[in-house]
Amino acid sequence: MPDSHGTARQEIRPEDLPDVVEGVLSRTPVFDVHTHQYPPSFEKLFSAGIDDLVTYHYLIAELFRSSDISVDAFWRMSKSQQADAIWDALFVRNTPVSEACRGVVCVMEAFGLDPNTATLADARELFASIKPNDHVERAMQMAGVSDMVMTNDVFNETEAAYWDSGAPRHPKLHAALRMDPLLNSWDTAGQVLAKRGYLTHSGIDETSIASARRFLDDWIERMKPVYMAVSLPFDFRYPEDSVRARVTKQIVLPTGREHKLPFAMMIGVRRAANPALRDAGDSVGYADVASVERICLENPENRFLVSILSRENQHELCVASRKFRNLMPFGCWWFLNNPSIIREITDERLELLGTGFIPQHSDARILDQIIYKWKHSRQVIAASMTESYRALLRDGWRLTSDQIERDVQRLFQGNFRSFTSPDTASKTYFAD
Ligand code: RAT
Ligand code: ZN
Repeated sequence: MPDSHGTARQEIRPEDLPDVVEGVLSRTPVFDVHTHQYPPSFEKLFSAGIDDLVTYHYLIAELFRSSDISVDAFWRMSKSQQADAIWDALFVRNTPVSEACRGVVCVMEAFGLDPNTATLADARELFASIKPNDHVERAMQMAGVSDMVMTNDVFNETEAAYWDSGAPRHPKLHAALRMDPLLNSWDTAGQVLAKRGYLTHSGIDETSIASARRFLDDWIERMKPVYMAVSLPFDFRYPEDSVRARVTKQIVLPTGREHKLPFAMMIGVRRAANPALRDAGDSVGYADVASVERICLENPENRFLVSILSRENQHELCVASRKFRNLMPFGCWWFLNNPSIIREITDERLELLGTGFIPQHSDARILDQIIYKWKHSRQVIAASMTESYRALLRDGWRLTSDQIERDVQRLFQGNFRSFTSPDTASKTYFAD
């Protein structure tokens, strides 16, 4: 029987598996469930092009391992001077083998630029000639990304001003209501709420709870997010006697239930391990997956998207996901977004969860990063799926291309769509 691509839906021979899997993955657009992208109309927050790419905080951290420049001197430089310093240290004087370096090489190549160059002049000229709206379309097309979820920090004044001014949105960039201060720094959150006219007290009393709930309701109304989100430290515990646990229980979870919004918990950061490096100075710690299990158990009406930063937590997160259908593990986050680790995590997820997980998100801060992050992830996911199918064939299964397409569709689109829109999405993947 011919499929939608005109090829026969015949049984796949083991020797053809790698090409078939790679082909399906490369032509299936992905829903990128966590990025730091903004529409071009959010001008100051829109980030694209070579200087932003080369000054990515992952590369700033790497600079100080390959150059003796002082941290203070680096921060005193303009962005293009910083990019020149990083380029010289990591791409000219050293071979750019790290994943973050390789990413820049991959993006340059995709735009027809020669990465074997001593200066960034050509790249600057090329990126300056691309209009922001065209840039978004082009990057998404090159990356094979159909949709992206932003990270919309409702406590950030710069960002809030764009929402207040009605800056136009992009139809393929979906909002995610990010609320780190509410759970991690109640005093800061209270100050912002007070400034915006919501009455709060320093403790979590009835007034503060009602104000914070109204604040979230108002932002949900304005943003129409696909989920709410927070980044939590490695020592996050639930339940516990803490402000965070009370905010979670009395403000965030009821809001999630009322608006039918999943809560994305990204757990495991150890903030400011080296504060002088700013964004590049955060580290990782071992998290408590039993707390994830308890929050899922106690709140069956809430849905939780969970990504954990430590490699050592990944197997436990798979096991927890087997116990709770209101838990959806996603992505290989930040320090895990390296081919060797993505491979390991994807293998264990396929073995423990079948196709019931979201394999990756890009976390792209700079638009063009979606090109390399998805190219690299697709390669690894292809290798991982190929091995799983090969094992299945050995055990006697007859595999067809439409089965592979169904699996990839579920991993790249269906699981997220079903989990975030349980009322409207097809129930094929996730039934209540
Ligand atoms: O991966 C990153 O770029 C981190 O700095 C964080 O942004 C992290 O992804 C987050 O969303 O907190
Ligand atoms: Zn992120």
